[in-house]
Amino acid sequence: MINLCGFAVSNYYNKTKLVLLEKGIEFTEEEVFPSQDEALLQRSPLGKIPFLETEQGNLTESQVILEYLEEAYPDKPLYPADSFERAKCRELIQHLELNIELHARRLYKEAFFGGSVSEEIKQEVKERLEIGLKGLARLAKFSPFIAGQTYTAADCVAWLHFFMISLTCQKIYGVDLVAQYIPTLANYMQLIETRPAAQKVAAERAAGMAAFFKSKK
Ligand SMILES: N[C@@H](CCC(=O)N[C@@H](CS)C(=O)NCC(=O)O)C(=O)O
Repeated sequence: MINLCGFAVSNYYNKTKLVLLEKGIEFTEEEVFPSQDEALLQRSPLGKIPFLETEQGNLTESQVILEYLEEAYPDKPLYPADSFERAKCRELIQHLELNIELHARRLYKEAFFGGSVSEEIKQEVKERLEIGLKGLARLAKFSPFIAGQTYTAADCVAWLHFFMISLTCQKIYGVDLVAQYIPTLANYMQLIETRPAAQKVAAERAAGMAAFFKSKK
């Protein structure tokens, strides 16, 4: 049995959870928050979430977890069968992770956790986000899914990261940069939200966010 550890506000946690749900894999969830406590470091070497506990041992890094799930549970595939299309799907995921989300993440401290970020960093992140989103607009198909006609792992990643980054940009810059570069964003988000697995993740994220921010007050 698989045990998914993390918390429902994290987009990385929700990425792995959405894939487990979409593939119909049975799993349990355990609420775990990141820390440097020895007890957690024994389960996740950097004290980060998400991590997966399996009968063979633990796995960290959300993208590694996605690829493991795809190989270990080949039913209901979330990657295209054709090698080139599969690589295009991974290219989108890598682009979303490295060239967009990792930059936006530098703003989360101010957007969500009561900290502050310097004007210099805000400007630097904005420039990088603009380049990343412009590139994404060229790579993405939205016909109607991000990699083409089929729902893939890239949609699981995009839908979750777009939510966090749109919210972050609105809070920090007063404008949704994602929507600015991807004019069909609202339709795309609605399309993914017709899926029961996405609805479950969104509902549990909303409850998790309400509880998390109440506890921080
Ligand atoms: N590259 C990792 C990133 C995971 C990550 O940064 N998780 C955050 C929560 S969303 C965390 O645990 N942060 C605590 C820390 O950075 O120490 C993945 O894809 O799983």
